[in-house]
Amino acid sequence: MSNRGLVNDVAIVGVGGAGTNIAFCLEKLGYTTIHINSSTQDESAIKGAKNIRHLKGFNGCAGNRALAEKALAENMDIVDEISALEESIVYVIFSSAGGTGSGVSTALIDMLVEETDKTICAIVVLPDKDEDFDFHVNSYKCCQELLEIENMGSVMFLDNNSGNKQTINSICTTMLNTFLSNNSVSELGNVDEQEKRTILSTHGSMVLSVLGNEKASAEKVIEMLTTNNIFAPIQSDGKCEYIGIINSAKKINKDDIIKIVGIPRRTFEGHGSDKTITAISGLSFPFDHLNSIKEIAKQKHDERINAAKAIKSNELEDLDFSDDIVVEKEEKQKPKKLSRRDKLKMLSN
Ligand SMILES: Nc1nc2c(ncn2[C@@H]2O[C@H](COP(=O)(O)OP(=O)(O)OP(=O)(O)O)[C@@H](O)[C@H]2O)c(=O)[nH]1
Ligand SMILES: [Mg+2]
Repeated sequence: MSNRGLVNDVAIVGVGGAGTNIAFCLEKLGYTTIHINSSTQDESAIKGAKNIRHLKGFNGCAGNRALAEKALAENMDIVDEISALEESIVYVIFSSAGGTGSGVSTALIDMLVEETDKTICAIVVLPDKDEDFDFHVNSYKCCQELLEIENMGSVMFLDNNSGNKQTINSICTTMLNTFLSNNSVSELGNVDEQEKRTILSTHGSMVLSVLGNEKASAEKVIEMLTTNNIFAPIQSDGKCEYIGIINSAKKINKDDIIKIVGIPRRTFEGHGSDKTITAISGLSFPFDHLNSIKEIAKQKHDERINAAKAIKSNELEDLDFSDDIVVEKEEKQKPKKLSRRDKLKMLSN
């Protein structure tokens, strides 16, 4: 393969607004990319994108995952096109919280895993805590489905609580590209393409950190893998399959990383890079964070129900004048007030 590392063997599929925004960043870095959307508005946000595949017959899915899955079912030529791509690794990128990306992607990944020999990886965007009820419900359901796809490769969960969306897109795609394209060579050892493939194709959650040589230290790498990053917090249960460390001049001690992420099956170490790149894969899925999304959904649900109850008690009440009936009767029993004409009549009798 060329000196662009794994770049030529990775294809990108962005789905929905967030997915296609992130995919477009990778398209600009030279990756074969397909953008899937149901909304022409989302499509106009990625001006200049080469391969836009519109889900024909649909214009937006408005947060409806089931509708999005139906849209894919009616546009299966897109699945066939992705299956026929030359690249052996496919990244499907989407937000779990919307409709189109969330509904299409789990079905798409499931089919690609079932029907092809490709390694199917994902980048999944998770909502920020202040977003609406629906976003949290969709996100939880989508992740639930994703976690059931046993034979898929690694998944990077991007946490939108960690900052501005564009910044998250840019950091994620820059780091992934740095990892995939790195081809540093050293007599001390390399992380070769096959080792990178092993890291990527391992089922479970994956996180990355990239640091310039001047900043590289185990402490800084750990900070970037755990607290100061764009990923959902890693599940601290010690489950970890692979660690890849591509060192720059300042060597990172792998034991410092192992203490934090867990004991791997194997650590791949390379040297001679201009950046210190650390990749951890085969981590448990970020269950605590995904459960916190469920809790936010529940809390927002309760708030909505309480608000709805309050509205009911503010409804216009029925008019009830039943206690007036007696009065009316009494009034009826009262002798009819005589008109002046009748009084005069009586006088005349
Ligand atoms: N990180 C990141 N998040 C985004 C971006 N655009 C939207 N989001 C988030 O993604 C979620 C909404 O998903 P979208 O991708 O817009 O939805 P969609 O897949 O187009 O689905 P529908 O529009 O509902 O059919 C929300 O949580 C947004 O905050 C983006 O460019 N980057
Ligand atoms: Mg959209």
